[in-house]
Amino acid sequence: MISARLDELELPLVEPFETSFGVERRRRVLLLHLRGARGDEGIGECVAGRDPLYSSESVDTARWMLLHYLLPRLFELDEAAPVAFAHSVGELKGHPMAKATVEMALWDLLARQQGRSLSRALGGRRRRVDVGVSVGIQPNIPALVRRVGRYLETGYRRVKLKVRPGWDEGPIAAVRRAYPDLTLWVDANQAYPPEAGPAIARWAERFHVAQVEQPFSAGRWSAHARLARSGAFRVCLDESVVDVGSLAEGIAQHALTSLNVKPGRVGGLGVSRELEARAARSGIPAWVGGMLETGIGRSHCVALASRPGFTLPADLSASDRYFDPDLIDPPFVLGPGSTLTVPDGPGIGVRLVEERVRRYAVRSRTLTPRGGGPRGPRERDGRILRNAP
Ligand code: OSB
Ligand code: MG
Repeated sequence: MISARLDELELPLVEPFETSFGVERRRRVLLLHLRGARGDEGIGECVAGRDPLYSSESVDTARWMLLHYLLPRLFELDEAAPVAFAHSVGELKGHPMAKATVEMALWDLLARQQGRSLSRALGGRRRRVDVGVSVGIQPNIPALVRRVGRYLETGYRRVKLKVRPGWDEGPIAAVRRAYPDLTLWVDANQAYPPEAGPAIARWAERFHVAQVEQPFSAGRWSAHARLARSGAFRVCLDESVVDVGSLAEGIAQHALTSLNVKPGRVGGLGVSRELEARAARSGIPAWVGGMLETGIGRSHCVALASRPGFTLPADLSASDRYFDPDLIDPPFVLGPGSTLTVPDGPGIGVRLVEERVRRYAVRSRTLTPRGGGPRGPRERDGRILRNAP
């Protein structure tokens, strides 16, 4: 019998993270702990933001879906079976981040039951993964150049700058001037109108930007395709690709030459693997993105990034780039050559520090299936949750 605990935490970031869609100072994080029949555990992290700005989901919509639909489905299934779970919730539209929270906790639980690491369970091969750092919009250009300089001193070898109209050519030129050999990527999170394509191509070429990520809205396939034809840089899709179908559409339209895979965005690790394989078949390099995860979500992403199809450096930086302290012990640290080590212990292979969970928790719910019966779960306080119809 599987039971669950859903904790909501509020964690301060070590510094604010500003993108074209807003500033995050604190992360609201849902952690889902599952306990299997034999007492083994699995943990998943929900990466939805406080507000629906990156995508339509938010912490509150994800929490609602978990309590009212997804955990009841899991209790009905009552198995550490991530693929079967993903299949079962496939008919429920949307809510990939909420679904991924359960699916990823199930992968951890399954791998632990099998006595192997999540990396192994997913078919990972690498013992270390290449990583870079994503740098938010800064108050001014000198502050950005200093910020990038500090990350380079720390050992990061690839830098991704967040850009938006009005924070692009000047900041990029200054960083390029200060660091002529740096591998430089940019990410706009859909902030540009399609007409901005030629200007983007000009500054990307001029300052040797290796990759431009999601400059236009998610559905603007032809604008991305035009940009991809116009220069030597890669055009990467993030928000546009939400499942295997949208990746196939992007490939058919020649809209991408690089793929950012985030398990939260696509509903879990199973779909992430399918996307990696589909991209590889078309010769499109893939890499694992990040959503400012704590060490829990980070460990799932590092395991995913150990698969052979992920050939570009991930947006998975060391724990201290995000939180002080992280929720796990030991934290992820940056290793030689801008890498993170793939944990090789059972499951995600990192230890959650419960004392820190309690320190940052704002609420917590324990949920158990109702006597294994067909009517779904019950909360600890006895209030019966509505089951999925
Ligand atoms: O678009 O890649 C993105 C963070 C939140 C929302 C969207 C994005 C990001 C990042 C952060 O770039 C990457 C990281 O976790 O280090
Ligand atoms: Mg992105």
